[in-house]
Amino acid sequence: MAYYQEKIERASRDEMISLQNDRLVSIVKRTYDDVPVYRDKMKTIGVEPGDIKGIDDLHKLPFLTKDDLRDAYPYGFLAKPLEDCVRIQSTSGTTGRRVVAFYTQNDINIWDDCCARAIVAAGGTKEDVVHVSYGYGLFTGGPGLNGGSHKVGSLTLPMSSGNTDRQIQFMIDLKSTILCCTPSYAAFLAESINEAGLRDQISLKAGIFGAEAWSEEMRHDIEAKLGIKAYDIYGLTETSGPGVSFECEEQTGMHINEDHFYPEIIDPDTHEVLPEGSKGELVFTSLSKEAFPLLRYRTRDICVLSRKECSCGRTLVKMAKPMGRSDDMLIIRGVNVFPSQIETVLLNEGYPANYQIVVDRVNYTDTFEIQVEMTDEMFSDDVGSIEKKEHELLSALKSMLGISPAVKIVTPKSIARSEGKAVRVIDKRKI
Ligand code: DLL
Repeated sequence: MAYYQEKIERASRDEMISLQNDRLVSIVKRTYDDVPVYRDKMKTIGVEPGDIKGIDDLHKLPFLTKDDLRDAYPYGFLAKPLEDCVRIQSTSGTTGRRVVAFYTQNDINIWDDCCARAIVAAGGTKEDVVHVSYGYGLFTGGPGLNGGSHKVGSLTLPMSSGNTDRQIQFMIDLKSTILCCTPSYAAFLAESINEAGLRDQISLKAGIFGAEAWSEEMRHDIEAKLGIKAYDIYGLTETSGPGVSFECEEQTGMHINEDHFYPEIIDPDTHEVLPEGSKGELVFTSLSKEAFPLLRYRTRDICVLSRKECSCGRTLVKMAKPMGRSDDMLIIRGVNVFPSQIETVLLNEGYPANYQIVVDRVNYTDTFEIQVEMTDEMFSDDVGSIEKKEHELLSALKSMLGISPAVKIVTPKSIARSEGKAVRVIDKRKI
């Protein structure tokens, strides 16, 4: 059995708690001293760094949300002078909703270590060719797995996403053994490889897939089509990116790198911390980040934690695959989309608030349609001018969301009215 940082990955419970206590005390003090927004937040509820003596006191700290980060854009949560930072990454989504995260060189080292743990858990060694088809750039997928692969000493192929023919050609010519990308892109690649009759020319043995929800059925399908083992990986930009947690060969949930990210499960409505095994919202406290520390950050991902012994020998707590979100954010083709943004565009463009967002997954690719009722005045317009309006609406939506939906303008009163809450989102994806 191979581990990247065995002492930590197999630490006893006492060793881990002691490390977490020390790191928490130190990060709370640093954050209080260096981030005025945090200091104010803590002062408002009468908590001082001295009140936090270890993990058992964590519940005394206030929660942090994506809105807090957005309100403080861009530098409000920066805990180090800019000259000590070496990197910026950002969440997918729109300009209005973007969160920027900062990294010191030490933050990058730790992030890379977290991803290296994931690669080694998937069987990666320095003999491997790691084919990274996550996007590079502001998105954390490419840079994260790239850094992890370097740490393992594998030969790293920084493919980025897109250009499927070239992906497959390189995969064959350079004998890629570990594929890293979103599960939907993995499924698409698998299908393309099989359709082209190239399955026996590829050398893949494993895949590390994450950044979006995917089902066990999808895992089995990808594994069968590519002849690999497919491992899940989880993370979010705010906590550094992929590598917050990763799957081992048991494939029954993801081990959380809890020496760096302390997890809690809370009730999203009452904010009460729930006992192990309960389903609720995942909250993370970063224990070692320098530039962009997060205390009790609400991920909005609904999840369950388990400390059941794992056959791989790791003692790191496990999280189940996220089971949805406690907010209304949709992840469509890897991009974060909020229905409220769509509503803003529709209203700005003069449409009534009668609309429906229909999301589905066809051949492992997300489809995304927005149906909106035309106004009574538009109803008397000719087909040409309705098409023109559809076009204008599409470009306004695209510039707000960063991805293109299909737009369908329907006749007035044709979208079903609800007697309770309006049903704005119909998500038919079976994940
Ligand atoms: O998706 C980071 C990442 C890159 C993770 C590559 C794994 C691999 P964001 O764009 O900030 O960061 O989106 C974070 O994506 O809160 C979850 O809702 C969702 N998510 C990430 N990984 C998984 C997963 C990256 N394995 C948001 N399963 C998170 C389900 C996931 N959802």
